[in-house]
Amino acid sequence: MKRITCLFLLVTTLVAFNSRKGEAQIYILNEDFNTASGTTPPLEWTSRVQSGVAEDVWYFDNPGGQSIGFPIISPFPIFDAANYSNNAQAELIALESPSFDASISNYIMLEFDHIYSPGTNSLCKIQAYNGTEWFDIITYNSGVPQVTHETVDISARTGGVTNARLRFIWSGNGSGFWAFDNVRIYGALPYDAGIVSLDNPKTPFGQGSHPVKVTLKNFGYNNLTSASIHWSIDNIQQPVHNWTGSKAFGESQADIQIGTYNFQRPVLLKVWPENPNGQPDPNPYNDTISVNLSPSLCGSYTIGGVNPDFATFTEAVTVLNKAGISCPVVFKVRDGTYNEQVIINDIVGSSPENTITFESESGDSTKVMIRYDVGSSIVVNLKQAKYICFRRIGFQGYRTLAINDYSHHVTIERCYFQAYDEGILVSQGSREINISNNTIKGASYGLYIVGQSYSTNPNNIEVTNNVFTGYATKTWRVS
Ligand SMILES: [Ca+2]
Ligand SMILES: [Ca+2]
Ligand SMILES: [Ca+2]
Repeated sequence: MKRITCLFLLVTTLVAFNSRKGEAQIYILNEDFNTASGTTPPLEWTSRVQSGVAEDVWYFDNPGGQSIGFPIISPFPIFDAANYSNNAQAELIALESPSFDASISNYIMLEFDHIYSPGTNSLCKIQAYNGTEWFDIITYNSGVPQVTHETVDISARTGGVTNARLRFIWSGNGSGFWAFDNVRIYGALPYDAGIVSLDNPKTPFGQGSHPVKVTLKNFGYNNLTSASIHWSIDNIQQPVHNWTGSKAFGESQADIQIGTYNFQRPVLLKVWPENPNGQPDPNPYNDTISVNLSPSLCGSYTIGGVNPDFATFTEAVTVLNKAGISCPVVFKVRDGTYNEQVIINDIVGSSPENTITFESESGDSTKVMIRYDVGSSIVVNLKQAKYICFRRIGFQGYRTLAINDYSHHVTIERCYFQAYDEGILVSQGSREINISNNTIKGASYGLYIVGQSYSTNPNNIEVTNNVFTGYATKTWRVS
């Protein structure tokens, strides 16, 4: 009885914030389908075939392996017509919720996450039962190609009703699918605000001052006319922005500028509202957004050691992949062993002028070791990376460095490789590769260059002055 547990927990928590009985936001139903499996829904949920054949059922284990995405997490309901109902028989099927008691409030909201890939004559809709009849609440005629969070006001049909229900209905014929998850129904509070998104700055953005803009949403049933918007950078509070306006229940306002900030390095930004209409906000769960923000990198940064800019390669590469660069970047790596595996993609801003270099601060490639020993994995994998240089860095693992997916202008110099299989792999159309003055030790293949066709053959690979030692199979392999 998952929903009873949730109800109890939230009532207990929220009553502590609000002594006025009956005014807490209460989750009436909170379903992530974790207790479902195969074609068996959670307790008290019902699959109903209004028209169709034996194949026409909801599944909870994504039998067609459709690509879905966070925060839809297995198990979740899916009707996958393309996978198991391509039988020339039109189908109309529903997944029906348990009866729920919405008498706690006249203001009832439904939230869920979904993705809808339309098929032939397909349509998805939600109906609500008001204790007497079913009514259409919302209909999706066109696709929802990315996982989307929906908030639907179902007050008109379920507000104050003791025995309400919902139905998620698929109709179609043989193609498309609809998947959803995280169904939440709650009674609204009189005063409840929240920040729901950061609208500016959006990555990639350059170092310097940028306006900070957010979206404020009114989750309360009273018209929201004021709120103080608080924010912090690395948990240091910034000047409060006092917002005024007029937003009805469920409405939001985007692009509210709450201040400006001079972004010079990666920071943690948090934003939350307080005092909606001068009242306490008893529901903290929808208040705060928390975003790691980094301006484009530019200049010199340290990795590892005491008080570094980035503690690990993973931290540095995560920011690099996301934020890009706006001038040449050098990562000075402190001595140490880094048990990590990284993938470097096409970095926004990298160019012949704006290169990215990883080099040991000490200049000793055997003292800065990036290693990863799990299975047959690749330690450092370049995928569409460009204008990258590794200088005096040590690599250790099964496959130590792969230059893949049309990476180009990659320089590997004065590095140290100790691989159990391939030292350096160059494949999939990568080009303009310079490999010089490295020590490449003890692998099956020291350098493995792979091409399959005219368009995917690596080219312009210069290999000079390297020392290859201790090969079990071949020093070089070109295929
Ligand atoms: Ca789920
Ligand atoms: Ca069918
Ligand atoms: Ca709130």
